[in-house]
Amino acid sequence: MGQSETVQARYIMLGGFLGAGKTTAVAALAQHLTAKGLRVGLITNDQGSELVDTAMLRAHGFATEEIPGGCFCCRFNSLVDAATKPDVFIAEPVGSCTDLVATVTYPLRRIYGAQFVIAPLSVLVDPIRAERILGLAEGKKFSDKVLYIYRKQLEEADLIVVTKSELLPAERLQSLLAWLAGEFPHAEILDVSVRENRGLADWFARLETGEQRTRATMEVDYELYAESEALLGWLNATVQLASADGFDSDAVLTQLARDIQTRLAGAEIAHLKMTLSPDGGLGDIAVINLVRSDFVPELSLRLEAPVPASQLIINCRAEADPDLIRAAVRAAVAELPKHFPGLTAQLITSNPSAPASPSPRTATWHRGRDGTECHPYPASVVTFSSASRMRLRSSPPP
Ligand SMILES: Nc1nc2c(ncn2[C@@H]2O[C@H](COP(=O)(O)OP(=O)(O)O)[C@@H](O)[C@H]2O)c(=O)[nH]1
Ligand SMILES: [Mg+2]
Repeated sequence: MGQSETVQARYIMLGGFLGAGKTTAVAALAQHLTAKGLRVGLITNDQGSELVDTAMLRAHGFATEEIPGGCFCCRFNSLVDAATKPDVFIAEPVGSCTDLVATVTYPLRRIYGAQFVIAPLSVLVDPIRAERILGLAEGKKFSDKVLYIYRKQLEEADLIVVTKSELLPAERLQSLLAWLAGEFPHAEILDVSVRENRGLADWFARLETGEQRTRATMEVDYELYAESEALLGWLNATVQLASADGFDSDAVLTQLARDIQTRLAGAEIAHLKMTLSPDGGLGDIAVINLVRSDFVPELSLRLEAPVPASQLIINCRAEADPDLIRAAVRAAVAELPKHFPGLTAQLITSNPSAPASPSPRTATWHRGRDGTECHPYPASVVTFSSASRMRLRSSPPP
């Protein structure tokens, strides 16, 4: 028996609602583990293709592949058999997804048995979103049906991880933590800030050494879950931008995000994320995120120099009809040349106007048949990255 067959790989899953900070935390955890000499494989799962998360992970130096039409467990087969099997898999499920223990962890245990140690399930929580949803603060929130998914995600967490903790004053953060502890007594509650590197060592240590407890399957009303999922319309689009004199990518992204935000004013945005990759570039990209309708779009990566031509990827998820989201994005793209003379913006692809809902009800998901149990999102894309070859952009080449 080869060494890779005797050593158990660790499977770590970071769940949580759209925009909670999963991809950011996945990248931080991957860097942490890679620095310890471990081989890390990343699995993200999102809807459609042309994914911002893929572009983000690539920009962090992870070799990343999108596997279209994938579903979590079936695809896992090929990843597990890969020649250079990772020591640790870190998985990010779709942010509107729940029942992960039954649909992912449980099949993993059954199909792969002793090959894996499964770490406690983390469910990440954006504190500002949480305060509103839980009624601790005023502000726009989703409809009750969408909140069903949100609560179910928390219900199955082993670790509830309040992210972006630097955003809340200490007193409000303590109230939120106390409320979560009272409401979800089976979970451990942690607070972290990836941006300020707070609380990460404690959380990561639990993920490196802990194991998920087995407990009774969570009750899920799949009719309600499907309705709730379907309320969150999504749109992925690719746009080619060009300007003979070069354009300011940060200004273009900010203008576009604000315009889409204004046009979707009646709907609650769960996550609008966009990346801009210069044609022929060396991997540097600009990234903008908006995680609430009444927040400001935030540039998390910037490009210094003016860009002559580049590809823009737009992923938008909001509680709105997909046609409305599509119309808002199209109109905002069409308006860009008015704000930036000399710029051309051509919409290359976008998903169909009414994408089939990747809802659990309509999905071909199978529970109970060994070897064929799948994550209930057959329309989604599994992204697999190898962090072992990762190189921080700021560090010198090896
Ligand atoms: N202020 C703050 N923002 C963060 C932190 N971690 C992530 N974010 C931001 O939250 C937004 C959503 O993050 P992302 O990782 O894409 O969330 P996901 O949808 O759950 O994968 C992005 O704008 C991130 O930059 C943090 O520790 N502090
Ligand atoms: Mg993500």
